[in-house]
Amino acid sequence: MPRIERGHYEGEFEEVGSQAQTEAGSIQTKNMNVGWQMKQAGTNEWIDAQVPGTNFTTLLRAGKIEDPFYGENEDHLQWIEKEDWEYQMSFEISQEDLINDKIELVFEGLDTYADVYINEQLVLQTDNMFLKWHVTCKNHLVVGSNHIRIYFHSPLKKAEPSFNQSGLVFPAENDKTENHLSVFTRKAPYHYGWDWGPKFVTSGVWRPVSLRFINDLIIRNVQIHQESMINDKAAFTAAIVIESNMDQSCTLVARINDQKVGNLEVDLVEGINDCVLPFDITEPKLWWPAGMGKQHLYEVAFEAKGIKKTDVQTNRIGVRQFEVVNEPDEHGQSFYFKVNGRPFFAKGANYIPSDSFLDRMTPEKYKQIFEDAVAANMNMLRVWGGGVYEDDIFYDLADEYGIVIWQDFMFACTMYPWDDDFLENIEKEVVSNIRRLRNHACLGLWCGNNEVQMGWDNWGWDKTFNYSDKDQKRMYKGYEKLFHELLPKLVTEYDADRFYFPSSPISNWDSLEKFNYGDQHYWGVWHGEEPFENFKKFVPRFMSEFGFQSFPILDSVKRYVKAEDLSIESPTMNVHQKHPRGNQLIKEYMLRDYHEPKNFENFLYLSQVLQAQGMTVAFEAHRRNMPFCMGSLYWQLNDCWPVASWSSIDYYGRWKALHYAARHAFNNLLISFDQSESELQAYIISDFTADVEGSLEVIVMNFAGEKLYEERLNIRVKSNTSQVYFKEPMETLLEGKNKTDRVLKATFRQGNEVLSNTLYYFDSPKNLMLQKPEVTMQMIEKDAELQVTLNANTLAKNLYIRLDELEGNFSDNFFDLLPGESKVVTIPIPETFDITAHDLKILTVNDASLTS
Ligand code: BMA
Repeated sequence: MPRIERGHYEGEFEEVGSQAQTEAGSIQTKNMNVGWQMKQAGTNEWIDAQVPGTNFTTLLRAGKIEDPFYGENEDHLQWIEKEDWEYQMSFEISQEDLINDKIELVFEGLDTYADVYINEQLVLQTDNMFLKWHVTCKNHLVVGSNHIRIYFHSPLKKAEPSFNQSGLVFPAENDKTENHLSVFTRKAPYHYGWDWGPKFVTSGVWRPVSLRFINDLIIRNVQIHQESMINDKAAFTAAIVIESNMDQSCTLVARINDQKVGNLEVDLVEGINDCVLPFDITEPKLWWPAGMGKQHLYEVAFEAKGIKKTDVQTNRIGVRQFEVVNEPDEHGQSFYFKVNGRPFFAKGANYIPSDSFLDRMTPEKYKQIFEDAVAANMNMLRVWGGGVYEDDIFYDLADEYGIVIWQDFMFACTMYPWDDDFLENIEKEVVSNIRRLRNHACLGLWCGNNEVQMGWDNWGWDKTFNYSDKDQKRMYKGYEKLFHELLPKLVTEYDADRFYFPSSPISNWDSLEKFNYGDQHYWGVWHGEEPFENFKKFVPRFMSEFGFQSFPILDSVKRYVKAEDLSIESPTMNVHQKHPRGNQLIKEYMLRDYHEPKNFENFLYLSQVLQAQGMTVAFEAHRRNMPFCMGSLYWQLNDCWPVASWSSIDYYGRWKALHYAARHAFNNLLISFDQSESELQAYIISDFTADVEGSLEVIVMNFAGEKLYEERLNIRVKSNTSQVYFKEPMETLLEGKNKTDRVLKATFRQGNEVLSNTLYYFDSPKNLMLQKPEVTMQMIEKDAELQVTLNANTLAKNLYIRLDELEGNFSDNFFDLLPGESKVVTIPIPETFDITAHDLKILTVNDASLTS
């Protein structure tokens, strides 16, 4: 079907920043998100619809379906994706409105196959959820009431013809539709199912809608480029695209805090004008990733003053230079980031969309993601290619919090079609999203796809899908056309300085030799069932994925599972475990290191302790091996629904044990141990930008708290290094005695301030001689905060404090409590929460397997 040309995708001139509405402003906008209704096509029952939204969330709000995340409801809601859906709304247009030169109806996102009618005239047909559209619509509007109707075609039905034409089942193994139809549709891949995600193939107006009234001129786009940084002056150019409704002269001004930093006179012609406005920032304050310095941001207002009207657009930029160093070196091929000339170790996680229905994401929820990332000492998140190009607010927050964004294009774990229409559609998507995101200080790199090259080379797709030689050849040619030709060409054209590479990972984990090259997704642990210890052996140049699953904690599980289904293999729990071998793998690894848990709750709890323990081995091995290894991004930060998964934060925002462990392991200063048969070595890894002087105290004690060994050293920890500062023969530390009842504690202090401390055990948790602990808790409630002071008579391992139904996270949890040490933990208490109605409970590894 030919596309209706009256609608435009905005890739050619995607707006960046916010348009200011001044009195002489050339642009006025009107919010069009209210008053929408939705119905199933072919029926007559309109229901109120929220925009932005989806058909699923609209049905849920109207009480037409049950909560898709509860119980086994996912299975019962699969009919929705097969239907077509219609949205409508009416709005008023006045005589005055029609005096404006131009009126545009702007859709920031339509999911996905939409026919848009204004007053029953078809004005736009869309086929890509990642595009922003505008419709020049003045001619379709009338004074008085006007009507918009949007017909959303079932994404599955729409993809059928492309599938039939291609004659190929593409290898999208995560896609639960019969013929892997997702590959034909430019829509979030995770909507079709993933090994942590449900299958809800949505339709709807998923991003805001507005009307835009334009007079004389409009700034369509600004691209800001840092040219140089010499003698305390940062020189920039802003490439400004202005659409003018007539030939006119125009003054372009750039201002920071009302001060003019650049200006230019230009003669505009009717239509699109490309202008280049140089501007400077003198004595700039630099932007740094979190943990390296401050995140200074400059608001630059660009003003285009025409003969009668002015348009102003504001952009926020950071003064900083990124470099990805991915080149041959003495080991193989490096992969690391440099900011403002300084190499840094990337600490963070992979980010997936935070909800199956993204209209439920609020600014507060987005903010919480970054609060949680920074609280865990992260400086990088990878926006993974099976989700969406995130909302603007996501990147705004990343700028503010100092989280570098590794941005995948939205392609993951499958080959893709390569016909001209498909590639043309992708070109628009890519140009549009590059233009939208490229001015952000946080944007670190572009990556073509997630695990497509790796899948093609190693996952046996040719056999599983029985591809002929000819099909394999043309499929891979198609791959090259997209990821080796089109995408790099577009990045060069629209974001020249940003690093692009076609596919993450660069190397596969099947041989140790490959760990010397580029980035790695090491899945030997988990998918390959290798022991956690192998994280020490398989250390890459940059680890962009590695992970291990756990369950949410009991109080979270109870929100989506009925009381009678609270067992690991119940049908409901299985709907919320998407990895075919998930439960089996968790159990297997658990029994390697722990005694069998005595009940369901303890299983959930131990799964988290296990996940944190295993991942800690990896975090520390990566950091100890700096600068050979320069990054550790684990799989995965968050969940899109409540599920057993690799996440460190569950769907309800609760930190799993892993998130606390990541916070410890990603601290700028980390003490980490490496044990050989004869010797124990303590590394100190510092990501500080300056050396730190202090004392390292090493104590060995038994589980009753009796000190058996003590050493104190004054040391100077070098900035940005990993070095051994302490070593001792095992014999001295253990005195030839039982290694199963003692723990080593190392503390680094600067003056009285503890900068880091780490506990080290000489044996697997399973072999430790843990006693039933007596833990005392004193609770004080003050200033909307609950303070709990804990003491134990014997080592209480991975002590977890549970206060059901409470949102929010404790200042610490899942920690080891040593005898003789008091631990104070705090948690914010909302006014509505009645503590007396709930018990504070604790779980420990000591207790988890005891039957009495
Ligand atoms: C990686 C990711 C995802 C997947 C995860 C766990 O390969 O890129 O595709 O969810 O592993 O299997």
